[in-house]
Amino acid sequence: MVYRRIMLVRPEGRCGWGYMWSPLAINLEYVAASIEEYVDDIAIINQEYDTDTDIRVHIERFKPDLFGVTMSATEHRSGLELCRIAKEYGLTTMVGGYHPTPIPDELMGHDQVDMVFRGESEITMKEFVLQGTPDDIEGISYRKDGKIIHNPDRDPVADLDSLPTPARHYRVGNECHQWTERGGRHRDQVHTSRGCWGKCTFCCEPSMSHSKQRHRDPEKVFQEIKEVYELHGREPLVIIFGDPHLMGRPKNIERLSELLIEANMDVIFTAMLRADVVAKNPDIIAKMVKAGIVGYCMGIESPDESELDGTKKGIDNKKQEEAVRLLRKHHAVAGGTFVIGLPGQTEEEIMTFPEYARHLGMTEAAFAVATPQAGTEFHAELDDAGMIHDDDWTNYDQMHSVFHQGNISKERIEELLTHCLGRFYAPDLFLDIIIDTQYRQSEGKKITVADFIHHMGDRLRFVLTGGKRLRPDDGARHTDVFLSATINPWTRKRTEAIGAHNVLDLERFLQIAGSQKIQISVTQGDVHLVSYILKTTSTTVEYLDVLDTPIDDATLTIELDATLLRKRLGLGLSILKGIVKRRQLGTLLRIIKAYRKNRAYTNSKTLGPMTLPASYAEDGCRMDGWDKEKYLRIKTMNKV
Ligand code: B12
Ligand code: SF4
Repeated sequence: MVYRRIMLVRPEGRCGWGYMWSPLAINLEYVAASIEEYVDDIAIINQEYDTDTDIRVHIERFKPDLFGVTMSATEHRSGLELCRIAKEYGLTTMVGGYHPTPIPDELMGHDQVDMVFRGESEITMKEFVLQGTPDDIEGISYRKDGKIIHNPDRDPVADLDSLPTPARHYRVGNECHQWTERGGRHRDQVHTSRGCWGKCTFCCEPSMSHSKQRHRDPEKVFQEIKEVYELHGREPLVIIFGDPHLMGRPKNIERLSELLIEANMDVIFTAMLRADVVAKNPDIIAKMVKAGIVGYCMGIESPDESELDGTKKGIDNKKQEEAVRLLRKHHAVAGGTFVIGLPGQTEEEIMTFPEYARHLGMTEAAFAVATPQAGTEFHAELDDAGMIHDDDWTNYDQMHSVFHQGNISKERIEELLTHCLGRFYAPDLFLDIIIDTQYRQSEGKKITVADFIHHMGDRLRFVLTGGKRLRPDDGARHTDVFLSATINPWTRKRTEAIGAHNVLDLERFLQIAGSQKIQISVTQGDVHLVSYILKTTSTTVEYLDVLDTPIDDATLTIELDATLLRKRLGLGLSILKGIVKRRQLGTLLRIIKAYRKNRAYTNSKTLGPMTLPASYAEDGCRMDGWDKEKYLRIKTMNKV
């Protein structure tokens, strides 16, 4: 059979980081680019951006003869459902991606799947459309005479420069929507390499690319970035480097950075990479940040070195610390991920993770529930020990606990994930984020209150909408856990030391508002969750505090009911009711006046530089010193 019209689909199924970076179908664009000159037409449907049109409508319109689906574990079910529908139209079906590659038998166990394309598939796909049958083509599993045949593996592509760049012209949705809405930037994805030489037991990379990292010529990557910039009409752009480890060959990234600095495009980048390589290359990191590579996500995984050894991460605490401090020195986003719920971990240990992240000085952190993805060493270990209790791949999203952990229940592990997020994202962190952003974007000038509110509003909206979708069934409990985790003594200590007035332009506001103790109390129905206290004088913001009980000497108390947070009118009325009840309307009006005057004043002048205490530059985020015992005691202060 000769295949002429190919439909490639990325199923809907956003989870975890997908809310931050809704997925592009760059893998299907790579596959499409490798075959477009040999077929009549290709359609790529990314269901993330095409939520309203049923796949049947696409099939009837486009009339494909070959139907392919890309799958991660979380799309196991939705991907199979797509293939089932394609079979209603008599189409030949195939699946590919990180999830099907190690478990072809399981996928071929479903009648609606005709073939599994294992591993990187550009060459496999080209050979298949040219030959028209899967016989003897490396990397394909298929059925013949009722039997499942697995052709030999295909090696990962050795020369990445031989591949055409992704066929982005098949995009039909508004893949930029989320980012133009949030950060005012278009967004795209580019790969400078594939694979990673790491051997981490929980990662799919060792089985997918046999721990072999391959690299593209930096000049060619630069050409692609320029093309992508043009494709987006030279609009401000954010590019996610999709490499699992961007700095596998540091010299390449150094060269790419030099080219980017010279080109001076309005493009910023984010990268995933290993902390040890960051720490080892301070000069290259300096160039990278200058080139716009400002977002860094490192696999920190754990503060416990024995765990780092156990998972074959091979990075020690010293390297983690050096990497974060280096990134903070350059005002980059020092982010990273932690794995919680590994076998044998205790609740107390997990609770130290966000403390450790803050001690390192990280400004972004994600906490993933340990997940035995198909094909990983971790999966094999747990499977052999009979510890896996959930075989529904849809739950393998790193937010659900799918194996018997030993010490902690499934529900508690999932709750601890929320706790870690709440503790890490305590309000003082936003001062650090603002400080770094101001250094990167505005030569270290103070931020206006209006911009600050806009920034915080953006984050709050993201937390509320993302949080609701992440935990659709149990939002109230997780809101409680999240907010309770923000209660801690360090916020006051840190904000006292930094002084918000040194970061925000508040001069006129403080003059008019004067000495105030403003309290924002968050409740859930009748239950009080948390109170945020802002203490000011006529020249300074003394501190911001987060308490588990409301104070009674506040000059202004605003009550927010978390259950009403999304209903503007209800929320407005409840705020007003609390203020009228306490006869604080006069104070409210004074603060509104102070805000408006401050805004007018700010607009009339050039903003001055931030004036941070010397200890900040010297010691970054931490003010207290890392002491595991001390952090464990914080637990008793939290409601969790
Ligand atoms: C970049 C990346 C992201 C980015 C963007 C992803 C995107 N654009 O979709 C972001 C940060 C958003 C992200 C998010 C997540 N990710 Co991610 N991500 C990656 C990473 C590092 C690279 C993916 C990539 O683009 N590769 C390049 C392309 C070209 O390769 P490819 O997808 O394999 O495609 C090739 C072949 O597989 C094959 N192929 C693929 N599909 C098809 C289909 C057909 C029909 C055919 C013929 C061939 C074929 O051909 C392609 C070309 O050679 C991988 C891998 C890694 N090293 O860890 C993880 C990875 C895919 N992510 C993973 C996970 C778990 C997640 C999250 C759940 C994390 C979280 N806790 O939030 C979320 C889920 C997001 C969502 N669904 O909403 C896992 C998936 C595990 C699994 N087995 O399912 C991986 C494998 C990492 C790991 N831990 O091992 N991710
Ligand atoms: S360093 Fe990162 S990408 Fe590399 S194997 Fe380990 S977890 Fe995977």
